[in-house]
Amino acid sequence: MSLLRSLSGRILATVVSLLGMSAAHADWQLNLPPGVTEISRRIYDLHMLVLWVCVVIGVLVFGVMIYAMVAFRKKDGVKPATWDHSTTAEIIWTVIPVMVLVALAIPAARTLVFIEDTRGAQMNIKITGYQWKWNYEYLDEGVSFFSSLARTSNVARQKDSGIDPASVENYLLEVDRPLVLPAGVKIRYLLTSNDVNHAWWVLDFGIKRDAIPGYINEGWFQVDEPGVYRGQCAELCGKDHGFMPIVVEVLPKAEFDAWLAAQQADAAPAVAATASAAVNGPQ
Ligand SMILES: [Cu+2]
Repeated sequence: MSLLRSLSGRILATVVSLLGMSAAHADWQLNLPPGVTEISRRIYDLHMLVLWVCVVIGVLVFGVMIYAMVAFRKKDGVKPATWDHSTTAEIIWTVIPVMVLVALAIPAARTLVFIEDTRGAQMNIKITGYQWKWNYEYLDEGVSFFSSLARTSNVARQKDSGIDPASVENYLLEVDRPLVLPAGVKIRYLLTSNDVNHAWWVLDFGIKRDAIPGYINEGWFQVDEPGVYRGQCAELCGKDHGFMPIVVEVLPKAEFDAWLAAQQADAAPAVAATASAAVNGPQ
């Protein structure tokens, strides 16, 4: 019995330590990370609530089952009970699970509504999936560009490249031009595709949503902490599905404004040239 107790104690300690692991041990982390947006934090809280409800139910159900198996196992001279039905027990084991499911549905529905609520967004970004890259369009700012796999990763991934992928920083998770966004701003995104189904997935944001041709999906997020966040296409979209990562660089508002002004200045000569060609006709 003491062996059993020390074994179960050790298992419990392992489970608890795995659940509480910090991001520094990300390679060994089993649990969902809390992420950096209000959406991801709410999803994490919901996940933890449901997990602990499941743990309690599991302990109770397996506890009763194991107790019954041990306490009522076959013994010499014991007469088996003869009853075969209990309406009370059936009502109890139907009503309790229904109540648990309804109780869990309330916070789940609340979180779903929160995730879909794009009201009050201060910026609109259109994200379009292509085989095999992403296009980002700042709808109100007149800036648009493609974001493809970084050259370092692309060279290393080629057959017989002779480059050890382990030597490439952020291998297959780096792009040539990241999506740059301001911190502390509610961003509404419109998501679609130019060819086949893709999915825009950034784990830290709590977002994984399909990009479907001919259809526009919508959502929002707000990142308060500046930083670089990485994601990937999460819908098998063809042979280079694994080579269209997502990188989002979140800058403090002032730095973002400077970045945006530089992008607009870069784009301006091209726009002016197009406009003058339209007015003057081909030269
Ligand atoms: Cu894809």
